[in-house]
Amino acid sequence: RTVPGELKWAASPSEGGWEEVSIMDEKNIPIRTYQVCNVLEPNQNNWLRTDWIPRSGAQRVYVEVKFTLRDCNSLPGVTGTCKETFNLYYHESNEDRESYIKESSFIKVDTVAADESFTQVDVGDRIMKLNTEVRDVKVTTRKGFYLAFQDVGACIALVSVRVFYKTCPLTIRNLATFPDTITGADTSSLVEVRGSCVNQSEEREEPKMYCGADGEWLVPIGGCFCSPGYEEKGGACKACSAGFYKAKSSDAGCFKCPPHSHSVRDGATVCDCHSGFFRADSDPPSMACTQPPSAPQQLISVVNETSVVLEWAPPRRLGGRSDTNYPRMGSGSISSSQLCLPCGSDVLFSPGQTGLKTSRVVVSELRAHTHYTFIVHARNGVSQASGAGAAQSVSVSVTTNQAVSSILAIDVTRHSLSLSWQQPDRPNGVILEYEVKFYEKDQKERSYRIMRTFSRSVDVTGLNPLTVYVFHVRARTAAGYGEFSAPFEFSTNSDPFPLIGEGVNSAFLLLSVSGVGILLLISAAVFIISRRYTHINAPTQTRVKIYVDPFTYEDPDQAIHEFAKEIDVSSIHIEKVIGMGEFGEVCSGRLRVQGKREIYVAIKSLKAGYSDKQRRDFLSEASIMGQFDHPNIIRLEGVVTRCKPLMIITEYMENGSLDAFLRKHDGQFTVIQLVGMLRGIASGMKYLSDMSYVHRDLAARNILVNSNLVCKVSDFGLSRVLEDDPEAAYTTRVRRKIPIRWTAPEAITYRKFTTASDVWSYGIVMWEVVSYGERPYWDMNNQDVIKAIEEGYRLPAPMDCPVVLHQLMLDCWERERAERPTFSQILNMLDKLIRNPGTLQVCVSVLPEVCVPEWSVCEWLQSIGLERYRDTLAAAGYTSLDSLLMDRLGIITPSHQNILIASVQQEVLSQMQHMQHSMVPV
Ligand code: ACK
Repeated sequence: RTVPGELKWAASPSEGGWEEVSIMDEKNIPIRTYQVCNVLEPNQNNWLRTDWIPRSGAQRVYVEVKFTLRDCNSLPGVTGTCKETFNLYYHESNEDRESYIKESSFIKVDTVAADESFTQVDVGDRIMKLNTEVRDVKVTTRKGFYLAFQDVGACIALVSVRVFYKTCPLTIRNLATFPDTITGADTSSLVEVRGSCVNQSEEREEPKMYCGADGEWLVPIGGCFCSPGYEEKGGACKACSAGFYKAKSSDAGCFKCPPHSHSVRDGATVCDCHSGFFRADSDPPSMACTQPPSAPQQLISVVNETSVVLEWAPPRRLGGRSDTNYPRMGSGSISSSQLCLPCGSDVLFSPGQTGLKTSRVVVSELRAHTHYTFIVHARNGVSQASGAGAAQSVSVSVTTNQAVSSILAIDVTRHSLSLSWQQPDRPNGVILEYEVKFYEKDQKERSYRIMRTFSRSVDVTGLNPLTVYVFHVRARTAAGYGEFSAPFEFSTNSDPFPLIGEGVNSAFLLLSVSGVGILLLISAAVFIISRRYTHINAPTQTRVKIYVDPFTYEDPDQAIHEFAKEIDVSSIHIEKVIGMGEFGEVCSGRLRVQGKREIYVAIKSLKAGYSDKQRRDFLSEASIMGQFDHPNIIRLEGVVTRCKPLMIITEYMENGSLDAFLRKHDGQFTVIQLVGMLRGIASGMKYLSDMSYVHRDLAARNILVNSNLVCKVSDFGLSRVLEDDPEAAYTTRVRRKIPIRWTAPEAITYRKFTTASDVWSYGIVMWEVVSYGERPYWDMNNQDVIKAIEEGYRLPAPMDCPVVLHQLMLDCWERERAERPTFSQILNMLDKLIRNPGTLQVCVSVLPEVCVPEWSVCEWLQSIGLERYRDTLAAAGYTSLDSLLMDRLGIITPSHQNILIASVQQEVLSQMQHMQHSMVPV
């Protein structure tokens, strides 16, 4: 359009076909066009080829053609030779100077027809009607391509040809830069792009995004963190300013320096302590700088014989820390030698000698009559760093009381023992008494006896015969007890003692055991009776029917005959194969049960050579389905188990599975119709959840659609349900297969399948329905899907999806399963939307002008059965219901409009409900 001179595109034939002509556009500006108008001559084949167009890395190019086209009827005298279309071709080539048009090397893109044509003959005062058509074509094999326009007898003027490709523009997401990226070759292809971290940042998790076919970025995964000392500002990493710091890249941002610290330069990763303040190695950079504690206060000691209790008050200054302890205390000095030695390892400190958190310690097993000095140090985490020493300690000196050690002499008799000993060498005072401790050697010190005596001998009686005993003796003075003597062993030598008590003890033991047994028996009986009682009474308390897991039956045939009717094979007429299931073919056919009308049915059969497990799994689906009775759950007619092959007979759903059905009818339903389908599925799922049945594999492929567009939930089963689904994949964490894209995160991670995880899947089904069977998360791989969900990514609204519906999907995809809506709430919500279609008119589109009101005249006429007037009203320019009500019907007040619209909507709703429940065609 803007080329000033001649284009000189190649034309064939070079004369009498396409010609380059200058004309005036609608604004009377001269433009160049290519025209051809051989409408009176038959067998036209006029080619016009563009110059070579380099593809510059593009894989899919878009061709926007603007043209005008004459309506054949407006041309006087034309016969059947006149056409109203032309063909667009392309030919990929590395050769940029191909001289002639080789028609056979061109591939057809499309036949292009006009939306508008003009009929005026008088070019002078005509209003030019310009058509704009865009086609896209995959160009991947050569460096460039040619486009060609083939005319077969139309009257056309090509006004402009614009050739372009789409890119996802350079962008920064999660601190990673993603380059300008050319979109993929196919309309559904996603180009995976790896981002690179922006300056001063480091990878948190490999940053990735997908470039969608329309040039929009999708599914950001991973990203980068600003390096230590830097924080995110406006998509870049900026240095922390003085007085601030950032220690770890994962920290949220720069923080102010903690108390008693500072940073003087930008980009600090840690703040330096003010002088006199310190930081321990283990202190985090976020902690204030601190000081060592002052000395403990008021150390007091209380001596008790050879033990000392020390107590003190905490230091006056803790230095800003809470980890003050008393690390090491105690050194002993023996008064006689005046030589200070550390306390020996035999001295006991309770609760300990070092690292004390309390301010009280008991020191025992000290030597008698000895001088000790105890030093208590207060220390905290920065004592070492600060080099603090004596200033943090306090000491006290004590002298322990006196004790004696003794030497034992023994005199063994037959029935008792007489012991005697010498006075200790250094009694350190008057000995007040002796203490004798003894025990059976075998018993060690677990049980011992004590005897006290003023003399240096004792008679020990009542001992067992032929038994080794151990004895210790110690002396006591006014200062307390001394240490026990070393152990001394001896054995009695008297006759054996009769075992009188033993029989009595065993009898008692027996009685006790049987007593406990009887008690246990009684409690068990009470438990069983109470269980039976509740079991018997349970059904009267709750009326909700609960689904019974057929796998709880030991005999699978018992389950099948409880829940499914046996059908005589002679009443089934198989007509054709409609699909393949995991266990064998799925056929359609007819079933005539005596006394009932013939109905269409689907027949699933179990192929020959099956194992016991396969038989059981196959029949489990019927045992489950047979328990359900709901208009939105596929109905089981019965089973054939008495002859082979085994069959499961269900109602026939003419439109097959929902995903394939929607793909086949892309864009052909109104939003109300789509919501109607979703309502049916929600209603079925509410019924299942009321029955406490968790589906686990809810997806559009497992919903069947009948001729009235009624959707029914199908595909039941237990162990097999997921094995059977081609979408099910093994995850790295669990061993069973899971259909990742449809499954809630908690079910993927730890197999928590609940009604709430079914609600998540329902949200995915909503997305599938509104996008007409698009694959959730497109061609992303399963691992990326899991990662994206983990990072909070959720599927965007499909094209033209009302905001309310997308919001409902997002609610179903709440991470916390308790926050997801219940099926009952979903059902209520959808009913409300159907009742108020106005709420469905708001689009989530980026361009508000493409939001067309859903409740059009067309739908209204459809709903009241007067569709035949659609064209008449459209020709008169009534496209919106508002304009019709105002103009044609003269209803001007908004309230009256509302009443009328509401009544029509009510009618539609009741028809839909009728349709779903009774399956009567509308
Ligand atoms: O998408 P479809 O046509 O719908 O292909 C599958 C195939 O059998 C394997 O499962 C179809 N199918 C299963 N049950 C029924 C049914 N009750 N009515 C109609 N088609 C069915 C399903």
